[in-house]
Amino acid sequence: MKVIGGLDRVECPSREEFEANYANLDKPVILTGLIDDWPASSKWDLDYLDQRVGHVGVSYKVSPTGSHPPLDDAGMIQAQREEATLGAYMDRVWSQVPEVERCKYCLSGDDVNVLEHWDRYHPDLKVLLEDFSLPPYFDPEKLETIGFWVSPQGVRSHLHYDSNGKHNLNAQISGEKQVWLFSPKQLSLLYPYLATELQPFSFSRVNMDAPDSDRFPDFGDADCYFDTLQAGELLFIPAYWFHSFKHIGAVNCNVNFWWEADRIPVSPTSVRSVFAYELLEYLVGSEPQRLVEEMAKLPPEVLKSWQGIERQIIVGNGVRSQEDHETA
Ligand SMILES: O=C(O)CCC(=O)C(=O)O
Repeated sequence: MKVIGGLDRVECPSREEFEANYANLDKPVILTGLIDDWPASSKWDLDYLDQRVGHVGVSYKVSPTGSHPPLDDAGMIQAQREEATLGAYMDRVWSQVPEVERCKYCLSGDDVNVLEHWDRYHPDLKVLLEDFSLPPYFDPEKLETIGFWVSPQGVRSHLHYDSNGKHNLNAQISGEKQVWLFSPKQLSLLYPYLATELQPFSFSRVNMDAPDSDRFPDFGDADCYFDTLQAGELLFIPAYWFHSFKHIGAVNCNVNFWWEADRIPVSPTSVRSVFAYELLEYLVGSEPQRLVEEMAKLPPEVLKSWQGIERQIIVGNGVRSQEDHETA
């Protein structure tokens, strides 16, 4: 991977400036000066959260490697998930686990939502809305999900894009996180797992902490932005941009806002996502748990042709082919 620079930092832009210079150009940015007056910015620490929402049941990720989720060659997710109250999670991670092992645990906003599916507020987490407000960069009715994140130092989120296809504003309330961002145009250089092989297709197969240049040679040509998101800053991740984070603070608290973009540029990543979801819909409708069974029933030539279509979309301009790399 080639780091092409850091992100622009813009202090309190108007919505018009944000849309014209970033959202409409599909360009990531860090926004500053917007959350200093949120009560969360001065209040959120382990004690406060314990007192306020420590009783709430949550599900959190456990990964033996500290990379979340841990993925193997076939893309199977080996992560375990544990359930506890938020208080028990925080007590376990910050009081009972040795410092070097804390990165195995991560409470992430794709699992724990203050708001999910447009209007479903979490009955016990919605009190947190008193501590922050909606950023003024989207119409409130376009907001689909608010994620809630509390994680220790050392967590690595595996390189992926958000499969919900939404724009994302991620607010760093405490702690700090390093972030790597890759444009969705570069799908062929990022070696995604394959939907048509029943793999977690929004994830890259590349391990950012130790990229394997024999297996993923073109990853070395992928351009990325690298920056460190500080407490008090908001990161805009446009829909379908690949991202990976490394959690640097001792305690990292974030909320993030996923909203429906007005328009999404056509890229190999957005096209393949639509292809994958259409395929899923066609095969199993609203019963995704039947997918393995239904795929197994497909005539081999049909499956092969779908796999061919998916690879073509990934390769995009036809210059590079994943198959070429795998058989080289
Ligand atoms: O904080 C992280 O490690 C991951 C954040 C993320 O994936 C997101 O905001 O969509």
